[in-house]
Amino acid sequence: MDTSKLLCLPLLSVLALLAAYWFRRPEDSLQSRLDTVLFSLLQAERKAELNSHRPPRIAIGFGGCLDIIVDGVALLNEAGIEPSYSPIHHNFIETESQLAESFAYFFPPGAASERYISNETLFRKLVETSKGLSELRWALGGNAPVMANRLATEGCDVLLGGRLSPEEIGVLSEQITVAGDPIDDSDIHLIMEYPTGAKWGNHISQRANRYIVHSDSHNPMIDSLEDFKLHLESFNPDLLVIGGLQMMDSFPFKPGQREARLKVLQELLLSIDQNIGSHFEMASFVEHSLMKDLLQYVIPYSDSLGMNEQELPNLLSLIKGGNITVLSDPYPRVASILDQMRELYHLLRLKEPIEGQRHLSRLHVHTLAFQAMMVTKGSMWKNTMSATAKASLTANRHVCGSAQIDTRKAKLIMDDSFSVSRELGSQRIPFKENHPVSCWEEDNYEICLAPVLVCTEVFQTAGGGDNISAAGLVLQI
Ligand SMILES: *[C@@H]1O[C@H](CO)[C@@H](O)[C@H](O)[C@H]1NC(C)=O
Ligand SMILES: *[C@@H]1O[C@H](CO)[C@@H](O)[C@H](O)[C@H]1NC(C)=O
Ligand SMILES: CC(=O)N[C@H]1CO[C@H](CO)[C@@H](O)[C@@H]1O
Repeated sequence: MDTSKLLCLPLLSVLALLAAYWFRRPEDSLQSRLDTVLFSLLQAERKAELNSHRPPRIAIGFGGCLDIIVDGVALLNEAGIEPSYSPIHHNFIETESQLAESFAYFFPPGAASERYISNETLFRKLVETSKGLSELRWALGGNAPVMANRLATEGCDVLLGGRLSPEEIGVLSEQITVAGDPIDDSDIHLIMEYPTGAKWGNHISQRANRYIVHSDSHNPMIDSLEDFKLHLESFNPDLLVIGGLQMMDSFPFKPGQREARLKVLQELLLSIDQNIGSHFEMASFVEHSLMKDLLQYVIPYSDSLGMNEQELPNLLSLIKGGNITVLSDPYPRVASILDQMRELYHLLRLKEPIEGQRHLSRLHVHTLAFQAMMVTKGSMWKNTMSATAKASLTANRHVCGSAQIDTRKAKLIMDDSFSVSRELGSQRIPFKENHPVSCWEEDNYEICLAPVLVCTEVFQTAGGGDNISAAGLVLQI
């Protein structure tokens, strides 16, 4: 027998093993890294539980609608609306070319956006065209009902302020009481979703997101406000949540009409006992005067604010006396978000609260890559670490459309370590798989930060912020 063959065999198998090790290792270790992160986030989430003696009671307003969810590019093509190469930001939409220009503005960077269509013919055409598409889903929409359903799913008793149709009420959880007269025709929101890398003419989207259009008649008037106020005292909530006010954005109100409605809301906020927490959920606002009104009538009465990476710089810029910033980096770094959060926190706490106003004590910012929470030490908010983990898990669950997280459909896009500030010489915190939520104290507050297992097979992005914010709140009361 040839001895070289004898020598060769083991050598070959060793080489094969080595090759297998060499080629498979990166993928396997990546997968096991994701599994470890998931396991640790789930553990962190389970560390806190809802009060078992009495389910938390949450009152939430306002509005509601039926969402029609379609592929945005398919809809534009079917409606014969050609790609525009002059991206322009319009506060509201009146014509097809404005729609094309506006879509061309938000689609390439993949920034979430929501616009009012003042032209009823155009809106109806879009809705009718949607109904002809092969892939279309209907869902209960509007910040308040989506948050209400999530809170009810988490075990809370909920009072919802909104005028809904029987169909919408039919899909609400039984733990939700609706304050507001029923209506026959729901307001419709057309959700134009698109995945990462979607093509529209020569435009390519940098990340999955959605462009929403509506032509609401009920929601801008917050017409459930009076009923909600009536039910509020006997409902005796632990927490009041205000959202859905972006439906007032760029709506053709009569002079003074919007302020009048917001003053009624302000009175409601003033009348609430200071022991009841109050949270305001931001949204994509573009009308300068509405944002100013919010700064006067709503934000000073909020203990807690929730927002995304676009809404944070927008609010901050406005408070600093600047302009609306319609578009910001959709992939911001941790350090810059934390710096903006600190600045917002300090600016909003500058003035001593007067007459029923509150000092901000909680700030939750959700981004694609991570969740960040800032909570005043000794304030009413509990379990910040678990709440941050829950918000992060909910981001994946929502976007992938499944309560069970599959790490083969997830990726981490946060770096291996992050700097806590852009200031020179700031501390760097390494990202640990078996300890993914980092919490630390600064000044008079605690910050917790959790990476998101970013969903790679997107089912839906719309409603993400609502589910995430609601999930973050539920463990904190
Ligand atoms: C409203 O939209 C329709 C359909 O696109 C269009 O034909 C009409 O010109 C628009 N009206 C105005 C005032 O822009
Ligand atoms: C704000 O926007 C207006 C017009 O929209 C512009 O004239 C002005 O220069 C802007 N100011 C700042 C501080 O960017
Ligand atoms: C992941 C998740 O729970 N998503 C939910 C977000 O809220 C809507 C409306 O309540 C639900 O339909 C989704 O299932």
